[in-house]
Amino acid sequence: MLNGNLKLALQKRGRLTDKSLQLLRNCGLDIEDYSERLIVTARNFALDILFLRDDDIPEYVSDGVADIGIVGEDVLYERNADVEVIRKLGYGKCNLSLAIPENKTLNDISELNGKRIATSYPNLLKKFLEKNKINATIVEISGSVEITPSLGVADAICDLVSTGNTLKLNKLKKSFDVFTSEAVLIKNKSIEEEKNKLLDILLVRIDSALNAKTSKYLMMNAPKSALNEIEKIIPSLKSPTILPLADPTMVAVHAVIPAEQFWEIYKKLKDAGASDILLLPIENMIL
Ligand code: PRT
Ligand code: ZN
Repeated sequence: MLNGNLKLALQKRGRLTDKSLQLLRNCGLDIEDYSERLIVTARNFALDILFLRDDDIPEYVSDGVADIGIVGEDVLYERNADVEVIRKLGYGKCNLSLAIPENKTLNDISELNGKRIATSYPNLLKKFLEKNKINATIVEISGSVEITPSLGVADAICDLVSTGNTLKLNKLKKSFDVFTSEAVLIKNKSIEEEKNKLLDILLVRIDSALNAKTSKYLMMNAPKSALNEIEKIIPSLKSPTILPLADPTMVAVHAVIPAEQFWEIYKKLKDAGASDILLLPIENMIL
């Protein structure tokens, strides 16, 4: 382990595992199928990946066993570890939310006074209750929090929600959001100089992969006369590239656009005279 490689702690098996490995592969890292191994070394970068339970990652990074780690903000702030958050990664998004039985009502947070709330996130919930001056009892549960109201253990729950299906299945409904979370890259606060250099190289690649994920490459043909209007429609990061075509009245227009805006603009482009519209994925993007 003392080989000078940068050490990254990743969730071994869970919701963040596949997307984290995908991000690393999009950074050009050659990582073998980790299957049951505890440590995997990238074949083409001085990086060791330590596969751990997500709950242990903040502490391993603050202790320096790992230099960096990927973990949900919910776990990070619940554990209150002394690490530095260096990137938000845009996946693993969810809300830590209060939920109550479908047949109950909760119009104001103050109605939680005197109630029992079951959660696996007692610290985040405590902070929220204190901030809102609510005096409720926190029932700490390690798993299956959603069944506690039907068992009579709690009046409400505070748990992670993403699609809301688990709440529905358990006849619960969401009331208030306590905390919003996504996966983040964290770093030990006193990382060695040599490893910091490796981290800087990795961060350039991570930023490039993250930028590429949210952008797409848009191509189309257009009459020269429509160019002004088309340029106004394109939400381009930089001004679009205009290329001549064999037909002197036509041009090709290329631009990098925010991926989610394509469906809002394609009709306007067509109406303005664009044709042969293509939208392509971008693998990497260095700005
Ligand atoms: O074994 P290990 O301890 O490593 O894993 P774990 O079981 O503790 O964690 P895991 O893999 O479930 O979640 C890892 C991280 O993913 C969390 O810390 C969050 O940051 C993030 N994440 C995103 C979620 C969800 N979405 C999510 N929906 N974590 C858990 N859930 C659970 C939630 O607890 C509830 O049971 O999914 C259910 C609700 O989902 P919906 O879609 O039905 O609303
Ligand atoms: Zn866990």
